[in-house]
Amino acid sequence: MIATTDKKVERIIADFPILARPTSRGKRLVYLDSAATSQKPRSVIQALVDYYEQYNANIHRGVYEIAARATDAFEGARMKVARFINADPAEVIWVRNTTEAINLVAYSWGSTNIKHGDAILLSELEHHSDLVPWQMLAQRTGAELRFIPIDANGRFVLDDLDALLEGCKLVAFAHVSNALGTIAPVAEIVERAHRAGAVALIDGAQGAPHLGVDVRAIDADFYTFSGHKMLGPTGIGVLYGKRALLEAMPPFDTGGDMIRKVDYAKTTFNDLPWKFEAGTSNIADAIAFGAAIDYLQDVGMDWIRNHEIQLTRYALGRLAEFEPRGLHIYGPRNPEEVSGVISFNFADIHAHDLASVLDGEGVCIRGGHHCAMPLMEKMGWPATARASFYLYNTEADVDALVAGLDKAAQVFKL
Ligand code: 7TS
Repeated sequence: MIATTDKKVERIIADFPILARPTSRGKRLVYLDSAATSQKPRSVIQALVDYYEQYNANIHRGVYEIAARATDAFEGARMKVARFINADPAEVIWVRNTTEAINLVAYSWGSTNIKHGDAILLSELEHHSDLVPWQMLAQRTGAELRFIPIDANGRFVLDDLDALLEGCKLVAFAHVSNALGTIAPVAEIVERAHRAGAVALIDGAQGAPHLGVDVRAIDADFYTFSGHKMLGPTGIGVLYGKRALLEAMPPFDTGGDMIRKVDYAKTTFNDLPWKFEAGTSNIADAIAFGAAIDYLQDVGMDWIRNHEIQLTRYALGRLAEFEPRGLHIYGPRNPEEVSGVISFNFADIHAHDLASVLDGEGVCIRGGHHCAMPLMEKMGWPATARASFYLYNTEADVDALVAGLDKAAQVFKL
């Protein structure tokens, strides 16, 4: 990497207090699990503190100064998200996370649009959050679930897509796979889905943090993501939906804040986006998510993408050194085709054991099924070890991972 880039990464690392704290064994914290949740920069943490210390009040109701300030900050964060994904703020619904966003669509849109005999098309690599809600909807309605195949290298196979789309009302798939890093051919799937008359939901939990997204450019009908995977707090996420679709959908939760007028017999619902935001919202975390968006935009999504490609290329090269000793890398091997995730197994060491040895070295990776059990089963992998990168990772982190693998090879006598 060139020197100016190194300086930029150094400045980024300095913004993340947790990265300066050694582990209890006195090791440098090498955080390679951002696909599970990202670390948070000081500005995001400070946004939480500022809200609670300076203007904690409920929103959309108080006329006093701090209530107005809280409302402005909350709605301002929505505007930041809307600009980030190129949507209208009315199309940005605050939810807890990607999981809740998908459930909202499966219940609200699904209950009015899916009936017996309709098909719902997913892919074989979906996270359980983009599978179980559709299974439940299929059970409730008698709809049929179909799957876009994934090949042995983790790529989408679109040869039979048109046949799969016949009679299909909805296609839902991950922008980026959390298990393999595969970047889906979004534009092609959405285009063909629309031609077949289906609505497209894109699970952007791993896409929005790394690639950014322009929901209009990809013509997504729904796009879902979680704040905590993109420098924001836990407990806040977004459902983007096209206005016409959201307007036609019944509310998911009901109660306060989502109403216009209530009498004992009936209720008129609020306008978008509030129609879907019943009860007191997660005010602090939404505001801090806005700070996370500011941070990502200051760094630049293009810079982040380029940084991750370079790191992935470096990591794939270093991991390849272990292939003669039984290391297997899963998913596409081209850094341009994946986003910040490398899944692998090392000889017959279980991924959990590998993660434990690496933990002793201060290296955080995830071992397991990555909430994609059907994919693991199809591929015949009991589990994989997964290293995932973000803007604060460096080649030194990859070197620490490699040193940890050497250590594991000693411990397990490979
Ligand atoms: N979809 C994808 C593609 C994901 O990676 C995840 C979380 C979700 C949906 C659910 O997101 P949530 O914020 O609602 O939980 N993925 C992971 C992971 O890979 N390790 O921990 C969580």
